[in-house]
Amino acid sequence: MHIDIISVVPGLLEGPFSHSILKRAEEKGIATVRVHNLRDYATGKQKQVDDYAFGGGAGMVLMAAPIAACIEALKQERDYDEILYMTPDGAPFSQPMANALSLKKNIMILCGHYKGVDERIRTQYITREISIGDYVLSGGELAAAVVADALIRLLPGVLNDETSALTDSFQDGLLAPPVYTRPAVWNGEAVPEVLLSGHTEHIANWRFEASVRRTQERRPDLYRKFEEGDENSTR
Ligand code: 6GU
Repeated sequence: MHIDIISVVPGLLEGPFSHSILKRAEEKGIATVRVHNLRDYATGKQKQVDDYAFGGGAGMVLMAAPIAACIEALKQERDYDEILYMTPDGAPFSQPMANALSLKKNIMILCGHYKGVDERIRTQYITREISIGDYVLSGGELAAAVVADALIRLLPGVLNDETSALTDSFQDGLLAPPVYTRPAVWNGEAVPEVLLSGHTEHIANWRFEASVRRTQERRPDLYRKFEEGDENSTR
């Protein structure tokens, strides 16, 4: 998988991809991420990328021309399966969406900033608009990092058995069960007996029941979907 991210604050994306699992994915050649500075595609002495909104009101809008120039330049290099736009008014990001996007080869991600991008970029170039939740971030960069992380960790060879994505929360429509490591008793609190039993089937049953309980308590919305046997469920 190759991911190109377009941003007016590329520095915000320097950190996430040079550590831990994402770094390993890049070193193994499984996923490459490149960040592009929108300002490099601006014309004129000022290298202007934003302007006042027609109709007035506070806040700047990212101009269509530099974004189109950047997208067209990247399109010369490869064919894109998706051009995503990160925006709080996009479709809510979810594990099923991550699963689907992780099957794509080349993905471009445009990060919004200020009041967003000229609507004509959205109508003419964007294949999918994504929000990572009902709160507002100062730009799409951190959201783009969230999406890229969620996709890359699903690619074959990125995670090992110990970090397997198969047992993640949401992957079966339920929250993950509690986990424990040594010591068996800590600060007066013991690990559930069954986890020390070595009985694989009992342990699997306990984990399933704990997942169900946790989901009922914390995410009744998810639990209702699980009960309905939602089409997103793999169970
Ligand atoms: Cl994708 N962008 C911004 N700026 N804020 C957000 C978001 C995206 N998702 C949730 N809040």
